[in-house]
Amino acid sequence: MSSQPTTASTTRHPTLSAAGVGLVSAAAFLGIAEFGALLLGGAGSPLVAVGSAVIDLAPAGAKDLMVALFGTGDKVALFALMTVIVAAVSAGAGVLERARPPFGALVFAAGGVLALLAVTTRSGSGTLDGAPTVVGVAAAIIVLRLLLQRLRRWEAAAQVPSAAPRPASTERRAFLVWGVATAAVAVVVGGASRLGSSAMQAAAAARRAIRLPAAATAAPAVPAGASLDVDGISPYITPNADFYRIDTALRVPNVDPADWSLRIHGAVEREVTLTWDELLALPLEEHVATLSCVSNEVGGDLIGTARWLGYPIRELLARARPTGDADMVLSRSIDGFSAGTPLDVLQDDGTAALLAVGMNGEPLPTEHGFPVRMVVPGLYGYVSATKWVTELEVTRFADAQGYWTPRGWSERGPVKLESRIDTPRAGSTVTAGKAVAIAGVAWQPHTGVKGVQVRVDGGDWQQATLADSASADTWRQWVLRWTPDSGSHRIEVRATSADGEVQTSVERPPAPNGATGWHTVEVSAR
Ligand SMILES: Nc1nc2c(c(=O)[nH]1)N[C@H]1C(S)=C(S)[C@@H](COP(=O)(O)O)O[C@H]1N2
Ligand SMILES: [Mo]
Repeated sequence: MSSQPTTASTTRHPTLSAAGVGLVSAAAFLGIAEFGALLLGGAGSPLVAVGSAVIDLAPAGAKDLMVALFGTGDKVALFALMTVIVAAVSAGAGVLERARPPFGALVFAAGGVLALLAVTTRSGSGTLDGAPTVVGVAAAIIVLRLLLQRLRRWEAAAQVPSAAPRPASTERRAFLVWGVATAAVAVVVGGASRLGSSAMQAAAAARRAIRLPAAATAAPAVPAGASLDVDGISPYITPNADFYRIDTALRVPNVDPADWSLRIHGAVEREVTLTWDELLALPLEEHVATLSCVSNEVGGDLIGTARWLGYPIRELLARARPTGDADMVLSRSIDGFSAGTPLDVLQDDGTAALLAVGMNGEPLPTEHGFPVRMVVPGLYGYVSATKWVTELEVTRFADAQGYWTPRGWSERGPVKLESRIDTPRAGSTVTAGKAVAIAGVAWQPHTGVKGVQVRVDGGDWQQATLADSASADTWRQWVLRWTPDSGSHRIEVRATSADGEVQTSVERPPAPNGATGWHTVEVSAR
């Protein structure tokens, strides 16, 4: 079929091909723009913005007509109509660009300006929301020009075969391959991105619409004395926006609570399934607890305290009735993460292990596990705090492992006794001869802290003043007033647990089960 083209095909086929190039360019625009919108968390989609703008701007009569004609399919019909229009204009732009460059490119640019208007005037649009459209139009124009260049080479080779470096059949194949490949990539990337963005926005909208029930058992009020009035100290309750985030998720899972359920299975007498509505209908408890990461270095900030709202996991386990020699619950997240938590900890009456839905008075933030996560006071997050949790398998440590265990971390992860100096910061300068507050936090969730001591330049340990706490499950603030002499100084801190354990000076790295050692800061006084 690579015989010489007829005169007809050199005039007709290039026009059709140029129209095809216009379509592929439009696909490139949508593919890139939708991908950009996905990176922005589902915002800034020109497709959605233009569609909404058309709906908003359409005269009432037109709307009624659409509804009358298509009923509840009116939106689908609108998108179909828009697709036909955009396709026709793009095809025309391709033909125009071939005949009279750069007018086809200008048509795309003009379309881009309209889309940009739609995107940036949408209510609630952010400053970056125009970026996907701008980058998308640039991509469309590049694709338009490159493919038309290929088309021209094919045409030239077909018209004067003797002058062409490559035969017309080769040029034609190159043109088709590039065109089809570009279109395929654009459609796949754009389609997947659109799906991803809608999922993200559906989950975000679901989260916004949620009104969590009040706790049946409220957490005891946080005593006023839990917060010391010291500049630079970590607040007793960590605001959600400042709460550390650790997970293996490249992209935060978007779970619509309507689709969420938890399955408790494995070594149980009775399998239990719980839906979101069922969970919210249960008498929820509120509990203030400190969560920390095993990867936290001495002095590090992978730790925070929140008021969690949830249902005790022990009650759910009681419904399922674990059997035989089960000693572990492997919780699994929708994204494949898993944690192995000792069964007895989860069953213990005195441990507020929660299936949590709320964090500091709002639904869990998406990145902290929305709609449901686990929180177990006293255990590092990697063995207990599964976010986006969907499954609890009752099993045995001998038979199953959490995500991090085969990766070099211990199968058990009780939180170690630690303390941190928040202020003064390492390397800072303080005023000599003037009292300064040395202050920070100390923790061993579930055990509690009963004392903190500070020493300066290797001198005697001095008792710091301890703040109150809501319970043994949280950290405690502490402070010691100190009047420095001029010069450089070394400040060290150590805590004593409610059990009487004194924090070890032995320095261990985070792996395999938590760092130890005294937090030490050097400051200079002038
Ligand atoms: N699904 C999922 N849950 C997870 C993790 C994860 O990687 N994936 N990381 C765990 C670890 S190691 C910690 S320290 C805590 C951190 O919770 P945060 O991000 O809400 O602070 O989540 C735990 N839950
Ligand atoms: Mo962690």
